[in-house]
Amino acid sequence: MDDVKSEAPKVAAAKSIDPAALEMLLHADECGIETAFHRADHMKPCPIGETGACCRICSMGPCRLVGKDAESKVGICGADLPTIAARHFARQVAGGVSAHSDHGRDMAMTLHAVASGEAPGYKIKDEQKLAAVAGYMGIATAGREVNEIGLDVANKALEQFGQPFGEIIYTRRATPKRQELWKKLKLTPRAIDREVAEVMHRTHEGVDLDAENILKSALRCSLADGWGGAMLSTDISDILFGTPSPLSSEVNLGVLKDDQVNVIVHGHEPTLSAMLVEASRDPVLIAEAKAAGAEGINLAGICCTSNEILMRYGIPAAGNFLHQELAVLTGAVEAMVVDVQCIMQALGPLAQRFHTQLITTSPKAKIPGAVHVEFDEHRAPETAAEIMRMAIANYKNRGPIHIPDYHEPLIAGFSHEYLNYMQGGFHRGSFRPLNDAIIAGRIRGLAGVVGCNNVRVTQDEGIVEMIKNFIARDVMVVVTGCAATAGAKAGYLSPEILDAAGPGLREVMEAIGIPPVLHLGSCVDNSRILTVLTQVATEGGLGEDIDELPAVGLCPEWMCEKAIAIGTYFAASGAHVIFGVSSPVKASSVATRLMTKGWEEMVGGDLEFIPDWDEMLARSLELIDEKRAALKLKPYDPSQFGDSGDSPYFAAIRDYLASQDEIETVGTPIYPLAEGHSHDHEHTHDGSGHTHAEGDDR
Ligand code: BF8
Ligand code: SF4
Repeated sequence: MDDVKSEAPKVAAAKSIDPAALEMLLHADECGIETAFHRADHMKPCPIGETGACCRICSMGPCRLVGKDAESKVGICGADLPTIAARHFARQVAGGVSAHSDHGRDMAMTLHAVASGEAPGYKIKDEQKLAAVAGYMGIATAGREVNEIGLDVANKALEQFGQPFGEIIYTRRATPKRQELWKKLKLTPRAIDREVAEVMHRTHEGVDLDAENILKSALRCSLADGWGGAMLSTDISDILFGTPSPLSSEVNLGVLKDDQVNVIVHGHEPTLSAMLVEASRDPVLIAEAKAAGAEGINLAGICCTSNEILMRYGIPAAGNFLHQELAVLTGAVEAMVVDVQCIMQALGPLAQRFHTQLITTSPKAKIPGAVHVEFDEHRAPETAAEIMRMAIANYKNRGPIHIPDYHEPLIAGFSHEYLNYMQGGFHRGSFRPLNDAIIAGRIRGLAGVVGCNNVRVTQDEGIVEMIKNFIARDVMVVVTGCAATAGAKAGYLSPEILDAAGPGLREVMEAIGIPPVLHLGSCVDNSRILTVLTQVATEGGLGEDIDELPAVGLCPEWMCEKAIAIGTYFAASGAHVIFGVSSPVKASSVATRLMTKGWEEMVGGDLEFIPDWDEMLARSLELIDEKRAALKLKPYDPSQFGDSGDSPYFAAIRDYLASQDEIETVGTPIYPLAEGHSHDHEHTHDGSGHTHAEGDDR
């Protein structure tokens, strides 16, 4: 493809466990094109910055506290290592909170425009959710018009960002015990923007110079995300686009179509992407695509925008964070439409080497090399159609394409509301069956596996290892963000994965009728996990608060500040949280201790960094079992379960079929009668040993 081909770096298999990624990395080599995977090989992380030992807050520095005696050194101003590490960490939290919360603010602005009748193309889709949110906010609903309530909800949501007095209203959704603890510790966030601004102020040169106090402000700031901006974002997205309920779709680069106009949405917000879903189904635009020589329009997603439209419309996911460049490399993407967050600048020059039109849409985010089509909710359908037409017009410019033939089936679309409904129906919904199963030991505990890809570790490996091992050991798993996509690509969100679950977990999942790995949505939807945990805690029998639950949160492949904010708000809410990759406060044993033992004593949750997958799993199970013991629950014993439910029945049929290989089955079983997928290539669920057939090169 160009003259640097001979120097193209060769990519080792250790880059990813996803065969589609590996195939595309080989293709990149052949084309002489570098990706983040390649760049990571010749850009090692700076060991000083990586561990939190570098301060560049003022121009007397940057000060680097390194060497064996680093912990006794100070910067020019006298700042010591705990202060420097804590300050940097707190700023990461503030960065993450601002990203999620600004997204939440935009959702509230959209709701405001919709309820005011100024956003044609949108409407309040989920009136029941609107009523529930109005209830949380103390807004009257009886006898009122939907848009009138919607406007009040939008205004109340917007107040949460800058209210001069009071506290963030959603903190009242936490358990009474947690609310009291936050009040006692002065951790209840007051206003979202205020908490972010205050952390930035405190960590300015020469303000808060006590590591413990700095980290405490990080906890409060993070709560303004989890119980503020992110939770508002989830709720308002549900109001506008519908609360998710289970649906099936597909995942991985093989969802791209060789004979259709492929449009990828990438980023985080559902506002424009929901309109692009409509546009992709518009008969006029489909006819235009056909007139351009394509068979139709194929919309797919990357990162959390993908999760937003997967959860509500079943739009397939082309991949997670590290798939963004690989998607362009297929040569089959007519337009990649991006909004905000997790978008690599590398897409600009990369898209220019293909026919792919990179389209930025947010006034907050432009990229050199991209075309900017600014999205405005007041004229959303027109913007979506304009973008679609750009993609259609670009179809004729396609060169050679290479789509790896990997696409897994998945079930997504779980929400707190749906889980409630599944456990007792519309009128008697509760979490009782789940709590009872945990108490009985059928379910050992709960794990949230969330977060990013990070090129510093093998793509998807840590995430899939955790999911695989948890469900095999009867730990029920919820997933969000890029971790959900990773699990799905490896087959763990397929309808057939029940066989990979331990005996007790399988029985319960069969009885309730849900899979053992539940996709709860995008990264702002980690707030759904807070809601689930709070309901489990208040349902009875498992203590009174999140810190008593046999539950753990993991972010094996964390990459950005948003992940740090999420980990911190889970810790502040009482959860034990384990991150992989490396610790941003590793250089300071004091800061590390404050965030582990210190936070555990203060709020019952903590944040640990464990880069080794085996250790991460062992520690997670240890934490779950410790909580079971503290609640005086039966110790976990998998040998007691597995004789009820449908599995023994299907196992017997499977054995019978194996002995009668000529027999024909009629109809589609709800659960698989044979191992593996009814898919077009072989597959195993071992997390690393994919036995996919060679992808076709087309
Ligand atoms: O918000 S998991 S890489 S896409 S930050 Fe980004 Fe991380 Fe993916 Fe979604 Ni979340
Ligand atoms: Fe150095 Fe202090 Fe300035 Fe940081 S704030 S760069 S430690 S002098």
